[in-house]
Amino acid sequence: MLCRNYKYDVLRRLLTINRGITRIIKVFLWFLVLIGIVVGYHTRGINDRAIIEPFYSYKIAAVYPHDSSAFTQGLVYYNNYLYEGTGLYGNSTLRQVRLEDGLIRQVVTMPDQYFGEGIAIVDQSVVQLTWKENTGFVYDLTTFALTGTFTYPGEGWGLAYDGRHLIMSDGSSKLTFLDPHTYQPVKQVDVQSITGPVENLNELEYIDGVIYANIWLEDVIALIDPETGFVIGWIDLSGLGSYLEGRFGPEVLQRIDVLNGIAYHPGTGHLLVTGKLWPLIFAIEVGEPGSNLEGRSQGL
Ligand SMILES: [Ca+2]
Repeated sequence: MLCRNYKYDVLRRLLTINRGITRIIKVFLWFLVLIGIVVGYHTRGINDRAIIEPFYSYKIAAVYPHDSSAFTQGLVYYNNYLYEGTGLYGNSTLRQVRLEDGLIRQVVTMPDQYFGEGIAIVDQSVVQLTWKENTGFVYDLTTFALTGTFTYPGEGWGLAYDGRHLIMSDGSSKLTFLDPHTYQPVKQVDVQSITGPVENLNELEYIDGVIYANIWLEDVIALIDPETGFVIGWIDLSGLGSYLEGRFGPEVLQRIDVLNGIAYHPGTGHLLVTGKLWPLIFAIEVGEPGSNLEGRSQGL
């Protein structure tokens, strides 16, 4: 009997130990599940970003000379010529440039108290913003004669035309849509990435229903849905600096300013991009959307 009780006692103890082990295993398994959920959520977040805001690959299709004294603030390609607005007080201009060799065919200089900013072509006029002077200038496209001015509140940075409205950036995350004839604001969108508002929106271009925007102090272009303001993709052009360094030597990076200037060449489908004081204009062929890393800095 004693022996039998002892046997049951041992069995009970073994059972208790077994249950304890089972409990530890269960806790451990729940811990693994929890870790799995956290890792899975994190991974899904990365993948979601890659899907929602992919980085587009690109390759350099051609390079063209660019006036390295041009502090580029606006860039448009129209009827076989490049139109460029430049900044800096006392050195701001609007110019018509031959893309192939950089020849300046026509230029008008702004009064010294104006800092030129973004430009856009509306019908037969070129509209040019100024940085802090709250004044827009309107020129005849052919003669560059000044045909009018208008005022707007806040700073002027980038400008584009979508066929219905002028689209203006002011250095914040907001884009303001203006009536192209009265220059009155019609609506505003706040540009948002999955990581939050996209500040420092700079030079702009409207291409096939998408707004392309330089981000000041960053070597990327944001692709923006004009209706919602949501970023739908990115182009990382940081590789262009490496190209310039390889061609002109490391000192060029000390002399040039930021990437700024997007135009669209309808004949080739290329983006024409440059920067402030850059010695080259790059014709970029935009490729397929990739993951964040796959789409970065390809084609050099
Ligand atoms: Ca532009």
